[in-house]
Amino acid sequence: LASGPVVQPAPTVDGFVETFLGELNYGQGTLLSQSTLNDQYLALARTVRRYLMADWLETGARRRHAQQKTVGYLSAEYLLGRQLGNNLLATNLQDVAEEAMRRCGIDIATLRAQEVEPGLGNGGLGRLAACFVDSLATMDVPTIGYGIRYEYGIFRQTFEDDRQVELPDSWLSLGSPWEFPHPERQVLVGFGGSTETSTAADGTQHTRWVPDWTVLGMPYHYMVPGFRNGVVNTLRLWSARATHAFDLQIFNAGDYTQAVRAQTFAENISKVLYPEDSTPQGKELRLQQQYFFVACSLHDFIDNTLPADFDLHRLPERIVFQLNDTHPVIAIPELMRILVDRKGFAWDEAWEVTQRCFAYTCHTLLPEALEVWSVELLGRLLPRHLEIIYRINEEFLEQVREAFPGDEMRVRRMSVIAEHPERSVRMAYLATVAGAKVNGVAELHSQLLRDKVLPDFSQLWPEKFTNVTNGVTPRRFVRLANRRLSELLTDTIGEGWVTDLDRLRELEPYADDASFREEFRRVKRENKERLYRLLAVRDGLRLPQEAMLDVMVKRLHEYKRQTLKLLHIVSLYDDLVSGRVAPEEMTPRTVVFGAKAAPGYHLAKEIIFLVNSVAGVVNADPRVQGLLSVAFPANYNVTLAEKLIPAADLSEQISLAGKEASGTGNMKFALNGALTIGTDDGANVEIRRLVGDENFFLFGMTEPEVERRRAAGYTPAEVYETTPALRRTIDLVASGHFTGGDRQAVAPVVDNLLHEDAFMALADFSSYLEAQSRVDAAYADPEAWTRSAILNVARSGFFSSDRSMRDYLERIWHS
Ligand code: DL6
Repeated sequence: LASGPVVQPAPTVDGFVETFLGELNYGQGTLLSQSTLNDQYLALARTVRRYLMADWLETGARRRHAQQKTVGYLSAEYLLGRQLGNNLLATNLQDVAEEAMRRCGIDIATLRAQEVEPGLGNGGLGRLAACFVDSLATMDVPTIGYGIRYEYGIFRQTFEDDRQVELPDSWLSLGSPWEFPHPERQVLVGFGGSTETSTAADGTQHTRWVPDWTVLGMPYHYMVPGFRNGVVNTLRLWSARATHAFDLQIFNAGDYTQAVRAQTFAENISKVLYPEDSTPQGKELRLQQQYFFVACSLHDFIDNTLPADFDLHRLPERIVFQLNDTHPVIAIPELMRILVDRKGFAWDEAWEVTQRCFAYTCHTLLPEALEVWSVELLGRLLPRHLEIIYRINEEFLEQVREAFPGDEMRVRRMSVIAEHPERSVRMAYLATVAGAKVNGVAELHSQLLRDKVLPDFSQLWPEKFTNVTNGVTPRRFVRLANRRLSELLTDTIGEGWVTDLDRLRELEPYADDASFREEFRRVKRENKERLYRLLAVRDGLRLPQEAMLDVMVKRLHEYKRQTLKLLHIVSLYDDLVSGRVAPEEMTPRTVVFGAKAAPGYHLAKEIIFLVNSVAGVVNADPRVQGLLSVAFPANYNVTLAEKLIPAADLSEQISLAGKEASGTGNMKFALNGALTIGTDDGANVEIRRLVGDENFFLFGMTEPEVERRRAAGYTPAEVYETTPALRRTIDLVASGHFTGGDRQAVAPVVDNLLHEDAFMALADFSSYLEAQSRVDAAYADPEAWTRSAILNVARSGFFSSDRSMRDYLERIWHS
């Protein structure tokens, strides 16, 4: 470092204790003897931070000096999970910290439990962003993660009378030791107003946007440490502040309350994460959030990160902005505006640069999840951007006309501006037109994206389209979450797998080693015991140790088909209580659900109510005790996932084929030795191919079969009429058996299944039950089951997010 070395505490127990006590005394202003748990947690976190600081500063200085191309990951969500454990792991200080805390009379596990996880994401998409930044740091790729520092993350879920109730997630209320505010790097962001065009003496026109209100973006920096490699990248999350000029004017006019209101209005922008994950509502505040964070991020990179004299014609040599879904796509017209209006570029020059600076990842196949913004709203909030989008579209449609003369239907289909039901901007189209590359997130998804979602575009630009199958970080989801399995892996094949997950292949021969299988079972058993201890304290649940642990955790959505799982449970229950299946014929099962429903998604909330109702009755029925249990711990989040996944035997990945873009939970389960029961959907396809048919329970229609069935006219009531087991199951639910005789309470779900069933749960019911019988039979043979589980681990190395990052580098960022 040019300014001299940073003093780093000694990585010894003594050094750690000394730093910790210093943080307690001078950081928290307290004595050990008087400190609260929160004091101790904050001091511990700040101690760990000190061990990362030298590497952080060094990485920053090295990046500035090397002037390499940077990945600017633009994501409205980062579902980070707790930081303390991850950062102790990255610094290799777990044992030192544990011993140091013991010397201070503190149990480190209690302090770990103090941390409120930053829930700045809804589910898979946000967690993926967190995995990616972890991998990029571990691979020493220059990266800045850009996003929003929501004051309230994803809501805290509780149940009242079996129904979901949402509580605000005030994750910052006790302070966050992991963030570094930088008020000196604030950025001014405009909204509203109008544009003005002037003509210079040489006849060239110049347009200027005159916003009518502004807010400040204040960056908070977070450390993103690589795994023990001396690299610490930065995550830069923006928080909205009122500008002083803005409220001073009002103060001066003597209206104090109005001034305070203005401040609240500005700060609302980063107040709360929108809790919808697949049905964007087109709300104005959401567009404000999106523009706010990309405007801050682009400004930050162009004006504050690059050298002042940098020639912006060479911008693509220094940055690629990866658009994590359509949320940050407004960055495209923003870069055009910066280059043309502020930096004096000619339109064509600016377009040439812009097209090389962006790449777009699509994360969905659901038409309702593809964001559009009404022209009215966009024009009112961002008038200059709308003009730019119109021009981009005009020139693009000219290109289409040239490529397909006379095909006006195609031109209309491909237009970035949709005319119906209202005039609006299709953000996925804008991203495809401007992006250098477009990728889906699993092989099947990328193929469907090309063939079904953007077929005209893939015909025009086949080379733009590529696939990068998602991945998950083995640091958090194996090494940290599953310490016992990690020790077994390391003892068996060495430690290299943590950063080179393909090495898990070396485990394959051990699937045939009886003593290794025994050890593997011990790990599972101990993980289950740990989980059940936690659920007993956390949720008051008592679960039998011996049963198969069958887990379905993910957002609650019809396409994911939690109802199909529920129908299976009810049918098992019915078989037992009606005597169709004798207790000794039953493979004991515990089913655990974890799922949040978007607060406005009524049917999803009714499904939650039904799951809880069924759980209540099943768990209380002595006839099925020890044979069938259902648990639905509230508030599924990353922290709970880290406990649940290592304990699971069976992973439920049962979406309707063609609907789940990828899934990443499916990868985490396989890596932790659960077998999957799943459809041919998303990344399940690749999991099955890699782990082998015989180690995966496939069921259900394929995507083309779904299409054919729908085209032939799907009537769920017909399936109900003609499938006796299904009929019994639905009748039992409909009778009110699980709701104290209240038939009305179950009507929303039952009626929907019988008369709509948009995601064809009934059509796949028989196939699902048949696959579940195969699961039961397989589980009854522990040696064969364990063998399959080991092979799942050994063959899932492909699903490391390190591999995803290599693919992005090769296919997108450096192509
Ligand atoms: O790519 C990450 C993740 C995928 O694994 C899921 O399959 C996909 O549903 C999710 N997509 C979203 C975006 N909205 N929708 N739908 O969350 O992305």
